[in-house]
Amino acid sequence: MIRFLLLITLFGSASVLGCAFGSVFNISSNSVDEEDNIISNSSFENIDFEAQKLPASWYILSERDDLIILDSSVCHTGNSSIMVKSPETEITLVSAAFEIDPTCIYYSRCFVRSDDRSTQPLTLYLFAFDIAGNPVNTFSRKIFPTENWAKLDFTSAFFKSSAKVGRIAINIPEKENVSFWIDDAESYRMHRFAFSQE
Ligand SMILES: [Ca+2]
Repeated sequence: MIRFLLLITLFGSASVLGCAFGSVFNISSNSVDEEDNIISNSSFENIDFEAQKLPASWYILSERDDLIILDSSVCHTGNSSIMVKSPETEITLVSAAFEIDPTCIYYSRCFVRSDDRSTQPLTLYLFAFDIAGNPVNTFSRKIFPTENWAKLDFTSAFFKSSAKVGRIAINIPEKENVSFWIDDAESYRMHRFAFSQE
């Protein structure tokens, strides 16, 4: 909780556009080319052994990292997913950084499920930063996970012209007695606007 609050504080000055433009730029999963995914290790198939078998190319913000397991028994695709077992504390997974083109629309998604219906939402974020690392845009969408895999997705547009670097993040709520799985956390650079932002 504390570390995530610090993260939110860090991003606190960002303009929150949410996903208000999602209905305007209605990009579906049918629109994306799987090869254009810009998130490293998006399917959690690669393990960073030096980081105690945690997923490579991801950062974990939590008071405890022993609640996170690379699970090979429940997967959306591939051979492993992230399992967060009965989180007694809030946990946030943060992707490696990727380049942002502020004149483009981005489509981000992940797939989630739980072993019981959760009354606390799981949240997917896209954060954009300027070249100095200052936060300039935040986009997000929530979902209440159930026992079936569900897609959590949104589109992001109208970045500030100073946006240079992006990261996606997944916040798993504090929810004892419910376990969560996350897989295929992806982002795609889609259409470019036909005008330049100033
Ligand atoms: Ca996977």
